[in-house]
This record gives sequence, C-alpha cells and structure tokens, in this order.
Amino acid sequence: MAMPLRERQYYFRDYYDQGEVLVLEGQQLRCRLSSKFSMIQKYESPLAADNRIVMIEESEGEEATEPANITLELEYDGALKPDGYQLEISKDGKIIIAASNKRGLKFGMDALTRLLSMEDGKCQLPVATIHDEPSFPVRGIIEGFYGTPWSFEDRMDAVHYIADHRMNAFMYAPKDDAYHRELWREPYPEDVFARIAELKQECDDHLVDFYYCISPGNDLQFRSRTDFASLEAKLAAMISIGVRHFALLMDDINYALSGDNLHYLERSGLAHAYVANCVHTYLSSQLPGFTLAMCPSEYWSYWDTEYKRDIREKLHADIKVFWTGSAVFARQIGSRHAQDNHRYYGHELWLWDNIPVNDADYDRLFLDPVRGRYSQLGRTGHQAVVANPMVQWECSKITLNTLAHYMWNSERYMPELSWELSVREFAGELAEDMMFFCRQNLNSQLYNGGYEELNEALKTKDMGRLDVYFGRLESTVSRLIQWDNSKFKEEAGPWLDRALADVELWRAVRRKVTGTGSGTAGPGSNDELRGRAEACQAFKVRLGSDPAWRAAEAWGLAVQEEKSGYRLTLEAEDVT
Ligand code: 14T
Repeated sequence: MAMPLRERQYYFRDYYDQGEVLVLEGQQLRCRLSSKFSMIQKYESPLAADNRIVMIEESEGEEATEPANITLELEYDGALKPDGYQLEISKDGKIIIAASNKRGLKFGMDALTRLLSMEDGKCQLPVATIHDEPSFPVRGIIEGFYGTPWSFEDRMDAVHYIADHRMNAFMYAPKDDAYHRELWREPYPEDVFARIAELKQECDDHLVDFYYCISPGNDLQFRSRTDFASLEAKLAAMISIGVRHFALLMDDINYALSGDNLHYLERSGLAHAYVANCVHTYLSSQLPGFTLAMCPSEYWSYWDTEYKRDIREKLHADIKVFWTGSAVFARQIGSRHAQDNHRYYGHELWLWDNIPVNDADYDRLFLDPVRGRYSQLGRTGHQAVVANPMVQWECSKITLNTLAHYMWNSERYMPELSWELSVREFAGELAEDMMFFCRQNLNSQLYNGGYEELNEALKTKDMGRLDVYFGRLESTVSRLIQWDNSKFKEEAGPWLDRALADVELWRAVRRKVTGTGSGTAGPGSNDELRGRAEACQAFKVRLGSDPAWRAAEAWGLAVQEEKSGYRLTLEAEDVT
C-alpha cells in the first residue's frame, strides 16, 4: 500500500507533490545508475535494501535481459547536513538523490523504498520533491541499563533497527557487563571480544557508528600509571577492531575523592576532567579522527555546581558531555534546563534519555511514546540524543520508534501520531490490540494516571463498564498470545499471562460482591478470591494500570500496602 500523504508529510521534513503519479512497467524499480557521488561505484551497492529496487548494469555491447525503467542519479551536495538528503522523483522517469555523506544516500534510498508501491503489477511512485535533514547529528541507542545485558542477537537486531529508523549510533555500555564496569581493567575474554568485533562489523555494514563506553570510576586511581595502562589497553583493543567512538562514564559511582586521589587531584570534577583529557590525548596519538564523550557524575541536576564548573573549565573542548535532563528520568526537558546546563557544563551536550529504560521498575513494561522534550533542543547546544532502552529489547521498539522520530525531526514531533505509527509498524494487523496493551503499560517514571476508561469505571464502581474493560483485556491478550512474533511473546509473556490472571481476579471479585455463588469454597467464596489473588501475587510483573487489585480495592476487598503491593482485607468468612 502507498504511504498515506499525511504520513509522508509527517515523516519527511519537507515533502511536496502535486498528486501526480509515475507509473512504471514491471514489478521492480530497475535503475540505470549514474553516480557523481563517488568514483568508487561499489559504495552504492549496499544502499538498496529492498529487493523491489535493483541496479542494472548496462555495459556496452550486451543488452541487459530486462531493461531499466528508471534513471537514478546520485550526487554529492556539501550544503546538506550529514545524513540529510534531497530526493527528486520527476515525471520523465528520473530520480535524483543528493547527500553529503553515504548515510544520507542510504536514507534517500530508504525514502524511495517507502514511497514505492505496487498497483496492478506496476511500480508506482509519487512525482515528488523531498528535502530531509536531521535535528541532531548523533541519534541512537545506548545499551546503558542495569540488569541482564542484551544478547548479541538482540544487539545485531538493534543495529538493523537503528539503521532502518534514520538513527546512526549504537553505544555499548551495559552496566552489568563486568568488563565494562566492575572489571574494567581486565581485557575481554576472547570469545566475547570476537562477538564485539562482529557487532562492530555489523555496524559498519549498516552505516551505524559503534561506540565503546567504559566505566572505571568506581575504583580508578587517577594518577596510577598501571591503571591508565589498563585503560589504554582496553581502548587499544577496541581500536584494533576499528572502533573510533568512545565514551568514559562516571555515572552512579561514589565520586567523593579519597586517599591519593584526594591528595593529588583535590576535587572530583578536576579528577574526571583530568582522566578524560588523558584519554583524549591517548586517542589523538592513535587516530586521526575519533569521538570522545564523557558522562559526569553530576549528570541529572539542573543547577550549577563546583563540579560542573571544573568540567566547564578543565575538560578538553572537543569532549562531549552527557546528561539525562533533570532527575535521571526527566518528565520534561524544557528550553530553560537545556540552556542552563549547556552554560554550566560549557561543552557540547549529549542527551542520554532514560526512556524507555525499566531497570528501576523491573516488574513493568513501558510501551508509551516519549513526551516532553524541547522541540528545539538541537539549538541549545545538544548534538546528540541517545535512548537508554529496556532490558527487553523487542518490547523497547515501540518507544524507540517514537524517539527516532523525535531525533530526526524534533520540531515536528507529535507523540500520539508517532505512537500510532510505531504500533502499526510493530504489530501490523494486531495494531489495535497492541495499542490497547500499550495503554495498560505506560512509563511510571513519566506518568502515573493509569488507564482512563478503567479509572472512570472504578470511580463509579460501574460493573458493566468493568466487565467490558476486562473482557477486552482478555480478548486482546488472547490474540497477542497467538501472534507469531515469538520474540515479543518471550519477553512480554509474563505480562500477558499476568493480564489474564487479573481478569480471573476481577471475576472472583465480581462474584464475591454480587453474591453469586455460595459457600466457603467454589465461585464467589473467599477461598476463590484468595486463590485468584495469590495467583496474581505469584507474578513478578504487573500491568501499569493494575486493574484487578484496584477493582478489589474499590469494593473494599483489598488495600494497597506499598508502591505495587496489595493485600486482601478478608478477615473472616462473613466479610461482604
Ligand atoms: F549515566 C547516566 F546518564 C545514567 O542514567 N546512569 C544510570 C543508568 O545506567 C540507568 O540505566 C539509569 C536508569 O536507572 O539511571 C542511572 O542509574 C541510576 C540512577 C538513579 F537515580 C541508578 C540509581 C539511581 F538511584
């Protein structure tokens, strides 16, 4: 199906057409390629990711079996921002893609793929002009959470996901990869290192920048030569497999200096600037071009401090500084905080966005869109936005897709529309069910209002509405359980099962309060209620909307004990 006009206008920064359509014979776009982008023509071959688009070699003398049906010209345009592109599809069957780097060409080709549709066995393209450029030069994912790190399969998939969503960076920083933090001095075991090398290669093949991040802050002796040698060796190993982008992370450590560190370095800001500068010097001696970012220990406050001043004054000007917006999980990152912190840190800022990470809420899934980020963050010193995802990679895709929209065009970002598009891309025909499930699983760090329809029904203790709600929950979840995305089912399985346990608890509550059923056992009894409640409690996970316990609470059958814990209040068998 052709991409609807509304989506084209949202997805591309500038999109113009006059409603004209170019119809081409055949089921494929067969391109006669002429490149002025580069003399090295093989650059262009990996760019066509879709088998509906093929490049035709029309060498002299021999005729190609099937002739080209379009001319594709690739051009270099230095006025375009890195990763940006211009795409022109004209009436006379000529397509021009201009870009200032390879990634821009790739995104131009991806745009062409999105616009291409098949109608009656023929190719259709809108006669259109597109000008598309990103809001931030660096856009991506930082695997930076606590808990079980992603598998290498997940990471490979994440790299493809990044490349397919106009992002360009994968940052490797799993807190519980021992060699990243705890044992930062130790080299990687050979087999793990081989996997990292494969991952880096996959990044190269998909035009994604691989960042290796290291967190030595827990026990680094800042002036120790052996410690710095360990750090160098770790970086050297990465350099040997072609890594050019690095970050030094000083977050979540006890950063008060003691012993020699205190004696020689005086303040932690000076110490952190010092070691980052040493790394910078080392990298300069090894590579003509590289990126170095650092995450300060004070990465989440919105006020100025002595620590920030030391970073501002002493950190090498080329080193980028991460921050998360205020309070680690920033509900809002507005122009004021952004501007202030840009001044306080005095360096290019990189937003480490703690969305949709759930390592502080291991019992929850977060499936809502990013909200509350300043639309012009890119104009207040921010050159990067990277998202810290959930332990569950597949489930992170919904939120990450909305973040990718924000990263590409923050000025136009619309959370609800992005959510809808992302859910549709993720779940296809099951989009409606998925959206309902998403709405039960909103990010508790950003929002804690529950699910609207449920709230209303609970407020008025409207059994009819609650029946409808729980009926919908049951049928939705039953369909999701039968869906053939096995990865989703594996990750979200506990939450899907928990939803069904909630439905059963609701039914027990309902029978209890309406007095259907009788006796001390069986339907409507306290025993039944206890059994269903225990079944819910046995889960380590819960829906954000917490429907069944809240229903029990509404009828005085349960009380909330702590953030997520409920207890039945049945004392004797005669409670009604
Ligand atoms: F470096 C940072 F920008 C950052 O966010 N660091 C960690 C991060 O690894 C973690 O995934 C994230 C979400 O929990 O928050 C930071 O870690 C924290 C933050 C806290 F507020 C750990 C404990 C906290 F109390």
